[in-house]
Amino acid sequence: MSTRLSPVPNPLIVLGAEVADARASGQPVVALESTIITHGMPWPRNAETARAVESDIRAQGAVPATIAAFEGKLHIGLSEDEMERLAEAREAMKCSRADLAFALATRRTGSTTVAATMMAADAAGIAVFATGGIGGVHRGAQETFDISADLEELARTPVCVVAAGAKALLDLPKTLEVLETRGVPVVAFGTDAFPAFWSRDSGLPAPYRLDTPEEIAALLAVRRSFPGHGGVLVANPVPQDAEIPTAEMAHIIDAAVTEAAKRGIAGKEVTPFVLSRIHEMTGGRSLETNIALVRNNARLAAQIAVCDAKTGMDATP
Ligand code: PSU
Ligand code: MN
Repeated sequence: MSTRLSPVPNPLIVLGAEVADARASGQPVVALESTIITHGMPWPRNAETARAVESDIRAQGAVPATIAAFEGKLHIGLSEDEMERLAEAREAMKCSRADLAFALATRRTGSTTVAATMMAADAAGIAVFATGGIGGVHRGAQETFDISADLEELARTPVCVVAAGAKALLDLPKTLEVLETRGVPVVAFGTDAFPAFWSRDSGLPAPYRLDTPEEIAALLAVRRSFPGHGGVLVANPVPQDAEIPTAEMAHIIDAAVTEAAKRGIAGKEVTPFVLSRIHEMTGGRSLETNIALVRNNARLAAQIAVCDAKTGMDATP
């Protein structure tokens, strides 16, 4: 592990017991975001999914570290009680990079987006992170300038994010352009297509393709050997039996995005609003797809973390 820098201890960070043990002994850890729990899925499916995702990671031989803010501390690895509390919280703040310090300073309960989870994971020395889909360039961004801080974070923070592509409610070609401009490698797993969250194929080619967790761990090792590099986006398509094809999703997404604009929904509220409208409009089917893809990403992230921990060990002189 000689090539990795130990994170500076931060008194605001509380590691869960299992995560602390894993970090101390070099065991693989997978970070998990929590906005998907507070703003991405309705209760009680959010709580069930959060628990299922954690057990999927354990089944692959890695330790899950769900991240959230409680009473002025950034928790990395939640107890069952903390997880339940977060899943039931009605006033949780959705924290991206811009919000995290505010949530901690004011002791609010806060969930972390992809951007804030990457920040936290990096501060705790965790290199691999699983989510559903990253945020990106919103449709109409040329007017609104609404571009998720997730893209900026991928450009600056050296964490591997495993996602089912970017959420299909976004402008996917522009999202890929920004990722390229900001120097983020985008690697589709086992496919040539860039996936579109609920659908396996966005119709856009993925910049790169790799087919095994070992190959992804090798890419991470190379990235790490250059100082100042940022993250890597691994785009893992939703399993076939759970997918809703793009042709079926297109008009539903259009209707939900148009409704959000008509109601004047903007900023941080856009993604949660559109996701929940889509869940309603598909009669819950898109929620099942969302759960399947998050669990699929968790399994792959754990396999990558296991390979990455081995690579780190091999690198020790
Ligand atoms: N993936 C999901 N559901 C979600 C999100 C991702 O399956 O709710 C969240 C992530 O936390 C992501 C955030 O970082 O939506 C993006 O929000 P915004 O577009 O406001 O940056
Ligand atoms: Mn936004």
